[in-house]
Amino acid sequence: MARTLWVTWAAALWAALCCRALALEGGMLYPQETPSRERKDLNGLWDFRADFSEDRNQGFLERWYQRPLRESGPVLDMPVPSSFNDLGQDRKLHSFIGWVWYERQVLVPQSWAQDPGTRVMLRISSAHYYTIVWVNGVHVTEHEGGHLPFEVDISKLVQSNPGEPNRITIAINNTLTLHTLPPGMIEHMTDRSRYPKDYFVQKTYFDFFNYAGLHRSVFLYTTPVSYIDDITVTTSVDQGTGLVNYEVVVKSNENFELELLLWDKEGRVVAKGTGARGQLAVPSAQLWWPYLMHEQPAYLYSLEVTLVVQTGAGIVSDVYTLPVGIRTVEVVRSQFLINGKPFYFHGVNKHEDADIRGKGFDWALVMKDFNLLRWLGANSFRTSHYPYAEEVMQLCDRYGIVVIDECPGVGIVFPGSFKNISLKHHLEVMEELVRRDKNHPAVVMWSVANEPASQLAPAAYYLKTVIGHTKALDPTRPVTFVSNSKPEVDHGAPYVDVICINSYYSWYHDFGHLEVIQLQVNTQFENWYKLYQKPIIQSEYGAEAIPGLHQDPPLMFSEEYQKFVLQQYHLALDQKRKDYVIGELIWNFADFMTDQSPQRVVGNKKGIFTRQRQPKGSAFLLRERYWKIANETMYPHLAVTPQYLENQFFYSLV
Ligand code: GCB
Repeated sequence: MARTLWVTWAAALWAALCCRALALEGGMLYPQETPSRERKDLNGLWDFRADFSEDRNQGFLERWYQRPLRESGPVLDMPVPSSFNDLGQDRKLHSFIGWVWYERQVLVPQSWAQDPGTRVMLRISSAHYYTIVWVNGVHVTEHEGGHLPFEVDISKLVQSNPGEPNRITIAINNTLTLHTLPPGMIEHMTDRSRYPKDYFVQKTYFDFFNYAGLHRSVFLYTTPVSYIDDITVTTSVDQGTGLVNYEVVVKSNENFELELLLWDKEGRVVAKGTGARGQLAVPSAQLWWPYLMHEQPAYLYSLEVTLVVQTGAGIVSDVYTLPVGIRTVEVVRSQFLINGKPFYFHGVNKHEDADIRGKGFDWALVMKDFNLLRWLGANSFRTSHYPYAEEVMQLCDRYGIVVIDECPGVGIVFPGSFKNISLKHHLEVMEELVRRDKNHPAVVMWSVANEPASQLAPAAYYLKTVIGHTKALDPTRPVTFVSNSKPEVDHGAPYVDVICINSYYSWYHDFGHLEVIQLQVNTQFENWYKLYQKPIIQSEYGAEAIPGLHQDPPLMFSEEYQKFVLQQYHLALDQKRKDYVIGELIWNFADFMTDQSPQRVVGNKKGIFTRQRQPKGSAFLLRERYWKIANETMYPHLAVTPQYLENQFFYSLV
């Protein structure tokens, strides 16, 4: 890509960022089918073309959005959702940087196109990284950032074109700069004796492959023109009575009535309310408990919100139903309390990552992962290092898997990434994340970043601001970021509610010296606790294991070495977990793809499952441990086997 074009694009991005107001417009309720709403998913094959021109600008010069993409030149069939990188046999597409173009024609039902009382929305659940959208050649929206949904009202366009297919064109640029989230850098190689003219590479400062494309579903959905735009629910418990505070935002009409019904699982209405704001009281409420913390985990009520508006054309109503879990979350001294009881995170860090589809959403993979989590006895995960699909969050609510919800703030390591432009975007991303995930009972904590250079002076203001902003957005949940620095130089730790630390003893140093792990883990915990007296989560630890590689006595990269590292950490964790250590999250649930480097053998192999979700030896070790901890901490009164418990839960969930 010629430097000029890159600069033009960066300038446009800068302008877009500066003009955008910080407070987000509108809600982001998950599209759902209700008596007043319809939904059509646009998943399947789209026309696709990567702009391989030198400056990646051909698509804009030739206005590929103005006519069918296949008329612009050769197109590929590209599945949505999926990353585009690993679908072909083309090495150039695997590592492509720049603009790619997607296009799809869609015929909407007659009622959508002809009824002016219908609002037609186009929603893109995740497109990585910068996106521009046209409908029938008309520019309708732009969005910065993968991992979070955005949408646009396309009623007028669709309704001026009744009976005709509508052409949706989406251009996506995966370039990362110091100001994107996550950050990256384009390096132009100017030594002409080593690189051809205009040669550049994308550098990233995080350890996963920068997959790109339409990663999650694209939806069309409808609402009436007067509609429920947003619902915010927070819950508390007063002597057994569940209190559900609600706030409903209605758009496009000020003369409305709202009726709220809270249904239990048995189909009984347990509380009723009216108006845009209020509190519902549920006597003897069934609380939402995490998996393995209660015989009936993950109890969900349904909040049915009905809007009635009197318009010139008659009565219009809109209905939306939100799952609601009644639960409380608090950090008290060195404990993390859920419903007033100490909660110990025994879980995993994950990635959205799989063969062929990359970061593309896949129901089969999602279900396999949840079944493995339950098999493992894991009660929690962190969405390392970016927000996961909305459907995943919904399943966490349904299964009682507790979530530390992390934003894409990974790799913030250069002073250039602590500047105001980055900070502004980071705040905006937190707003988008909280807006999307605020109603999930499974989400118990926000994580604003992973391993930022928190020892650098500018990190102090940066982290304080992002953490403070997140707390203001949602005062009901603790906030953290994940640190790998030293406690005495960490500028962010004073502001967090829970200290999350990553360490890789006997992996990134002291290679092979397994005997020092316990001592070093102990010292780590003591140093952090001495300084901050806050609860601590070991938010990452682990070692690589090439599946099937055996060495005893253990050597690095063997399954035995991975197990040994885990065991040593566990011995140290066991000394502190009755104290102030409130959790352990293994790095990683499964092997995942990274950039190529001499440190990575076709990706990161610290998974306890392979990328194809087959267990390594360490998976069995962790399973025994997690069930044992569940029995001790959550079920002291039930001396039962993991298998029994697992079956109980399995059957209570199906
Ligand atoms: C870390 C990072 C994670 C890496 C991991 C590793 O500290 O947070 O993204 O993948 O270490 O394996 O190096």
